[in-house]
Amino acid sequence: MNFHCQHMKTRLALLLLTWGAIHAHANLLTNGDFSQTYDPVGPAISLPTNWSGMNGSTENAGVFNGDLRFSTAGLHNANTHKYYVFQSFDAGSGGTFTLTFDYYLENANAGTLINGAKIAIDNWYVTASQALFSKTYMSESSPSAWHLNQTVTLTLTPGVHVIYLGTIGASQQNDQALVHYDNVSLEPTPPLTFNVTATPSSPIGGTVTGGGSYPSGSNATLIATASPGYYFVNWTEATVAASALANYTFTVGSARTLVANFAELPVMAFTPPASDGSLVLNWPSSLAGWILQESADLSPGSWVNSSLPITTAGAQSSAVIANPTGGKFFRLVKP
Ligand SMILES: [Ca+2]
Repeated sequence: MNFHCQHMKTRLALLLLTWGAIHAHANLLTNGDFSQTYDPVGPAISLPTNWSGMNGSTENAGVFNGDLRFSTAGLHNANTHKYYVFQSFDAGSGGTFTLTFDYYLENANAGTLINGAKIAIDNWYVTASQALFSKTYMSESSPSAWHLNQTVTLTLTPGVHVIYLGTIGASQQNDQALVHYDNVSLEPTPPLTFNVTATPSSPIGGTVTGGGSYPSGSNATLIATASPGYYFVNWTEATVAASALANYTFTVGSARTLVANFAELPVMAFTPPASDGSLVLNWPSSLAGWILQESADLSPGSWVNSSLPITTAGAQSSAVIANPTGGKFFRLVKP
């Protein structure tokens, strides 16, 4: 039975390792889950691969029951910095990283209040305020409990660095007070991104490009293209006008949901000639901002704003061309 249980644990460990390989992430640390266990009784307790101990020794550090344990007291506590283990890692091109870990100050009642846990990068001999993390039995509001998924954000220069996990304190008294760590990982902090959603007001009116996920602080350019027979009106967000430019560029600092509004191009119609021979041009009065222009021959530069008086009645705007002689062209334009 005992053998069977051991066998099952081994199988489970293999499955977990396989899962970790498939779902590979960018953890820069190795064996920070302290799942490799060693004889806790020996004089020189081993650490998982890739971890090293102080002065080549692990001193009071060891892996027990799947986590890293330090005793905060003992004969070798000759200075205020006690013990640590460390591991080198490559931060690549550097940047912002997130350190995640669990810790546990066990048996706090027996621990001298200034003893505790400390994590540092590149230099162990820094003050508590300079460390990545520092917690003593005195400052711990909830001792003798695991504190899971603690996170620290840090900035690293490119290349190799060293992380130190250890204990702090000054006392050689009070055995049985222990500091535990587990699930220590260091990963690049994902860049902050926002979704920019861009849609046309109607699928037949036109198309839009440029929507997607953008890193915070980057520029997004949305382009609205009207279908034949339609024109671009503006970009709106929650019905509020955002831009009148079909090519709309902005700096992304939040999620945006923009609608490109398209409308049908205006069509002008003639009413039948009146009895006095005049012609009447008609177009929808809803076309705010459109201007009537005229040209004698369609040649470049010949288009000028028409001087015809324009009247609006209900849904219709009109211009009267009295007694037309010869030919002339008219159009509506939106400046
Ligand atoms: Ca563990």
